[in-house]
Amino acid sequence: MRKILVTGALGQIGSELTTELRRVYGENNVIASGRRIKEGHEKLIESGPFEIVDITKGKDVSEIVKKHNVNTIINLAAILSAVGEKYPEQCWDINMNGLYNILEVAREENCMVYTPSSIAAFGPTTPPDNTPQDTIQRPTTMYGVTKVAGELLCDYYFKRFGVDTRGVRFPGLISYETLPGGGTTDYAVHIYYDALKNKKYTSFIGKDTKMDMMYMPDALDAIVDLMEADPAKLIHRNAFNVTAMSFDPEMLAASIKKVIPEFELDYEVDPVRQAIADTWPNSLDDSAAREEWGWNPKYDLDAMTKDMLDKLKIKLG
Ligand code: NAD
Ligand code: AKB
Repeated sequence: MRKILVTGALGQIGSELTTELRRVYGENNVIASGRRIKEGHEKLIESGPFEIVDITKGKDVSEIVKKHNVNTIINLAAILSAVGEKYPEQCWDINMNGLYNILEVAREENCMVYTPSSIAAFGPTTPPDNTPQDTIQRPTTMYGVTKVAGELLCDYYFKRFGVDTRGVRFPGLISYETLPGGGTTDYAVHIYYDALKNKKYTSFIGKDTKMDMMYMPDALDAIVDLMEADPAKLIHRNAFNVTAMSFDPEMLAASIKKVIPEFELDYEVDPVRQAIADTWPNSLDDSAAREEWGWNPKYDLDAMTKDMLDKLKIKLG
């Protein structure tokens, strides 16, 4: 039976993943953790075990893993791309030293480790269209540097110590439960809130900038399905390209207009986040994930838009 520790559980992915894991594996088998308690997450915190864990403190991670007999760590604690450019030192500390602590505890306590990488692990010299699984990775952001180094470190722990490490390269994730934590793809979440509230949105990402994206229910499947995949079938382990759609702001606005015809989009491009987006792929080739563990997303752009607007309408009242 799995005993799972989720770090960064109150973030965009963790707040939904914890609920899904508790449904699949049982409430008491999923230990949610965060650096601090955050307002608005009371329901999640009360729905099963919750611990305060800062992943930069290896001893604390170790104590919680031992206390709950954890055998699987899903490490979601991180600093994302835009915040990482503002605070590069903190980004390195949490994304690298934090990951190192998690892997060391996993080695000592015999745990599986799941850590998401990102499309940020690619850079301006990566082939931008249908980006291959195995290709040039020379990212130019601190977040991207930590993501590619993290992929390598996880591979190393598998090859050198036999730690069962797994992960995907997530594209921008779109969800309605918890707002994103300071990334470049966040515009594709904010646009839905503003579409419902104001019927217009000002995008910080430019008109023709295409990036890969995915709706959260598919992202949760990507975590559980790869975690449960037969290891004998995995050629790659820690950095599977996965994608569900690729769009630019105009294409997203066109999808929203099918539901809210009066919706308007204009632009006030943020040079920092635009520069980051310009170094990321336009679209990924996710055939390795499809072949090795059956990756098959359910939501395309219009299906996601309909569900997002329906669910947000209820949430915003
Ligand atoms: P998020 O920013 O929403 O959540 C991260 C959480 O980690 C936050 O609640 C934060 O308080 C917590 N945290 C920060 N430092 C910590 C520390 N030292 N110890 C413990 N907790 C700490 O991020 P997310 O979107 O949920 O992302 C989770 C993972 O998925 C990250 O590794 C991220 O790089 C990756 N990812 C996310 C996306 C996306 O679009 N959301 C895309 C690609 C990859
Ligand atoms: C970000 O924009 O930083 C994240 C990501 C794609 O890793 N959403």
